[in-house]
Amino acid sequence: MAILFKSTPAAEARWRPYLAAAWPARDIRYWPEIGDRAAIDYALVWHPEAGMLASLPNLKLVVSLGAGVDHVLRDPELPPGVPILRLVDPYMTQAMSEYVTFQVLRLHRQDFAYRAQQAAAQWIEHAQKNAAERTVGILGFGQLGQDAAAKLGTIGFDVAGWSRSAKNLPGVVTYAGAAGLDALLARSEILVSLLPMTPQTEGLLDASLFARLPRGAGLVNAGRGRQLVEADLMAALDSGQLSAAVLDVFHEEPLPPAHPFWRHPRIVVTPHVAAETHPPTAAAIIAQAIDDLEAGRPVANLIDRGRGY
Ligand code: NDP
Ligand code: OXD
Repeated sequence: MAILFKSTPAAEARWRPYLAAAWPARDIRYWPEIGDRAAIDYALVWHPEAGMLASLPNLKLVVSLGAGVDHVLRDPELPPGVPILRLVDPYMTQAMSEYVTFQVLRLHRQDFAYRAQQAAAQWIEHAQKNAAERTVGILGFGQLGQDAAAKLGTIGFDVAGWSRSAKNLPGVVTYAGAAGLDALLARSEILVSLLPMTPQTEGLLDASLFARLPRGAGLVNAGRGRQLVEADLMAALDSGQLSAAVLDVFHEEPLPPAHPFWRHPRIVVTPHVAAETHPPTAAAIIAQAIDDLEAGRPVANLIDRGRGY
């Protein structure tokens, strides 16, 4: 019985002590030192090479080392029938809510304008709303979206959420499905995307969506880069339909040095750090899932391959 770990060398260094503590008696193998593939029961992965998982004949569980599973599902040779676990970790959820709150406040408090004015030594006061007068819409109202909404609500923002299936949450305005999207967009002066990457969400953040937001809206994208049509964002910023954007995820990561987003005065770039996986807590969550699987108990947070998340 062995566990395979495959991520970046930097992540591996962070994970090693926590994996050793979680499974002191297990054979843990670090890619590419994979050994006998038939001995591997569990694969803990971030961006596995296509075909790698299919080469493990006795695999019982694939564990995504992140909340998103698009990096696993894109493998055309992904073995059918093997369950896939995604990370749901309160530590990460808190991190994402901190990021969203910080970036929403940045947009709400007109930080882009004041940074530019400081660079030009300009003392100009702009009218400022209170949070209760600012509407925020969250695309993707699952683990991360709902927690971010609750924390924004504590500050006083007027928050609504959008998901695939209808939600009934006390005190929160929610919209669902294609029919609910227009209404969510029409009321969102700040739009936050926390959607998983699926065929349905790819390219969703495009010119037609931006056109349905109030003029001058701000955007925060911490879902996945391929949900954003980059040229449409540039055009919407040029036209004033969007006032500013904060982006944590990109089509190509790391974002290439020559990419125009780096130097755009109304784009803030962060390097996919909104909610980093946290090995001390995540290792315990994964160990619990494996224990549950081995004991025949239901395993929480297995993904639905049909939905793609
Ligand atoms: P969840 O699965 O808990 O929530 C996903 C939400 O998106 C659900 O509300 C779901 O609807 C909704 N959704 C999915 N597809 C659609 C659709 N086609 N139309 C409308 N709503 C849709 O995921 P998490 O909240 O845990 O994570 C969300 C994503 O955040 C991850 O997949 C990942 O891409 C990203 N992420 C980014 C990080 C970063 O550092 N930048 C860190 C962690 C995650 P329903 O509720 O009906 O199922
Ligand atoms: C994740 C991520 O999916 O880091 O966890 O984006």
